Amino acid sequence: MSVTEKQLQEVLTGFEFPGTPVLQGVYGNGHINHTYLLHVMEQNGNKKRMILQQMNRSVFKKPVEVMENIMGVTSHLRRKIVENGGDPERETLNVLLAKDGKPYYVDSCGEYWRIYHFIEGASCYEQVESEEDFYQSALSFGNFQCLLSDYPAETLHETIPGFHDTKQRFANFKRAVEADVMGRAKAVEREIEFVLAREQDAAVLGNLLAAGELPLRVTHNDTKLNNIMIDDATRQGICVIDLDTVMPGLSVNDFGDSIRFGASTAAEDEIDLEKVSCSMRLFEVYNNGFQKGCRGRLTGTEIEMLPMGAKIMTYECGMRFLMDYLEGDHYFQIHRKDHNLDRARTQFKLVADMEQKWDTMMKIVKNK
Ligand code: ADP
Ligand code: GN1
Ligand code: MG
Repeated sequence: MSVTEKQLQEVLTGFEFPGTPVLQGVYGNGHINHTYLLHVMEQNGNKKRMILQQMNRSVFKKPVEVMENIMGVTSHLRRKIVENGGDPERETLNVLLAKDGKPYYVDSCGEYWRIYHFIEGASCYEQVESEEDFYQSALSFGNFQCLLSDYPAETLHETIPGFHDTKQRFANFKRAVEADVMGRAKAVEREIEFVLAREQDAAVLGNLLAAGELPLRVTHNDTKLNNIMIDDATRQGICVIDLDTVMPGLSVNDFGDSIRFGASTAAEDEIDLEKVSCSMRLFEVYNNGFQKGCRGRLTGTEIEMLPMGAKIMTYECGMRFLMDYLEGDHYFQIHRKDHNLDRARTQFKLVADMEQKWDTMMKIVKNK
């Protein structure tokens, strides 16, 4: 997905800017889309920042549907935020329309581009710096689910089919191991074994959903810490971003993905596995914030399954990283050799650690 300067300049001609756009370069640490920072110079001399993104078309096969979801969800959120006396310019994503009125621009190579207004005075974090920030992110993700609880779920497109269907992902993983297109399987037998040994876990949440014991809700599905902006002044979670995967899903998965990333004592791609563990203190902090943010809407089974959500999201993510490694690193952006393998290893270390700490996690979620 390499992009030329000429292509970028063409893209800028596609949007209606309130001034002259000047490209600043690549931005952020997302693994999926290509993100750039723009400065827009207004006539009065003010500078406005914007986020330009090339949507990843091999991940999102139907970018128009992704943007339909985003426009629907953000206008719903905007209405609720206004009703609650909040600031809709900062508390939800705002899309800059293209000259033809569409929320995206298709360039002459067929690539899809979108622009968001920059959320100023707030930051994204790659790792938890204070317990309070993590608590605030939990409140925000819980609240996000609450705000969308009356969203007409049937109008949402499934932007990635089976995104958190862990059982299906397990079947895909096994096929990737058998095909071994890069000849990498031999060197990672231990990691492959780790995944295969937990086949039964892969089906647990899907079975509960099928049995009607877990409700389907409108969820975010990618709740890692760097998908939330924390206000620099108030330190409150101000805006949930990265709405590409908002779809019907399980609230325990939203909880779990946040734990996977934020309650780890090390970075997602840490090489020294000694440093990687699941902090029970951070698990507790996040649990308190999330349950509060959900305002009593979680059912007894959902609460009981929160630790399972944490384990399964971590296991699934590790399996996805390892599968991408086996298939030649075409899904997640990598920045060094064996990057996906390093990421997979941290996830498996976390899963093993959670299995050790299972009783503690169960006690924490039930005590709240
Ligand atoms: P990806 O799907 O690749 O993770 P994101 O939509 O999460 O892409 O964007 C990548 C990063 O860009 C975010 O982690 C955040 O740092 C930054 N970002 C995205 N949207 C905004 C915004 N509206 N305002 C400020 N920063 C943003
Ligand atoms: C991707 O887009 P980003 O970087 O926020 C991925 C998530 C993974 C995560 C692992 C659409 O999230 O599912 O959990 O990487 N997003 C997609 O860090 O696949
Ligand atoms: Mg992101």
